Amino acid sequence: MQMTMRWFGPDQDKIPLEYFRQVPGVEGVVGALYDVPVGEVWAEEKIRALVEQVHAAGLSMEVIESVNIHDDIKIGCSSRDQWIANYQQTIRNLAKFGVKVICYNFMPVFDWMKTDMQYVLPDGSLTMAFEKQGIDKTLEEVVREVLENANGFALPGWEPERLAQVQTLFARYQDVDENKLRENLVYFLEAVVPVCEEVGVKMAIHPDDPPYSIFGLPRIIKNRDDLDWLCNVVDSPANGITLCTGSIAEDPENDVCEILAEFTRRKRIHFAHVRNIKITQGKDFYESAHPSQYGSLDMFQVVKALHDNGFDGYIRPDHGRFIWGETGRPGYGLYDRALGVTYLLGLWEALEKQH
Ligand SMILES: [Mn+2]
Repeated sequence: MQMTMRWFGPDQDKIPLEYFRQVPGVEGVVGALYDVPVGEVWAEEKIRALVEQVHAAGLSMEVIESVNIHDDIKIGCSSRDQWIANYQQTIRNLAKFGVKVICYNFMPVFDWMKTDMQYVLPDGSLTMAFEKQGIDKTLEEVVREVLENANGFALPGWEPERLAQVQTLFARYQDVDENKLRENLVYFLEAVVPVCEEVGVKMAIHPDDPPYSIFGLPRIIKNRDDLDWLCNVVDSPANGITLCTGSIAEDPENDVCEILAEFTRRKRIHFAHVRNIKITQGKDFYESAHPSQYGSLDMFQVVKALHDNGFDGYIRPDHGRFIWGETGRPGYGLYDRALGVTYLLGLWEALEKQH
């Protein structure tokens, strides 16, 4: 198991690499190139520059989050083969610099969705929340609110230039239902997984967030059966999962610990995002502090499901709240995520020593 934290790079993240190094137990950062347009090849020189910077700070960068998938691939346009060829080249380039796992998702239009970016908890900390009534607003209203509340940072999947095209994108997905989206994912995986096998990289799909349809868009990685389908349809260890406990738990029907246990046993969880959420009513929730008593997930059981089934991938705390006056990119402050690291490592150590 290797503990990591997500870092948005020298230009987009105000947290210096040294600070991550100072969090006890953090061995690496999860990085990405944010200045390469989606679909273009990640050039070796750019990857080298990023990796060298991370290594100079005494950290590893073996996980990328994310290499995003061009919409033409998800929609299944005839142009997809060129974008897939670019993706294959990016995999090869990343492998040369020690990257072992690529996190990605196959969600149409939005990478993720929250309705409140500055939800105030009783202790005065700020977090993100999702309320069904927020989704009942028009698409335009939601988009405008996200843009106004992002504190000047571009959020993953919510880049302003992308949001401007959101209506056009919706129209392009009009004929893409769940079956079509599944076919397009299989087409993509059949092309990239052999390249991964050749160069020693593992693909790790992030579940849909939230794990059900929003705005009528298809969602195909929502629950245990979807993950089972994914693993079987291209049956290779290089075709794996980023198990995000928060995303999976957003559907109260999902048994997060069962899912963690099964797919860890099957050796398909290459990367784990471990966070807690508090379900307030129905499927409404907010992102709570990591410890069990603040959320709906029993984090001891979550970590135990990984530990007891032989998890040996990469792990990171997920979104944190803003505490102690910190501001920045919602979900990605330093302090609360650092507390998350320490808590998760404490649970892990206790499990190790019990055996
Ligand atoms: Mn996640």
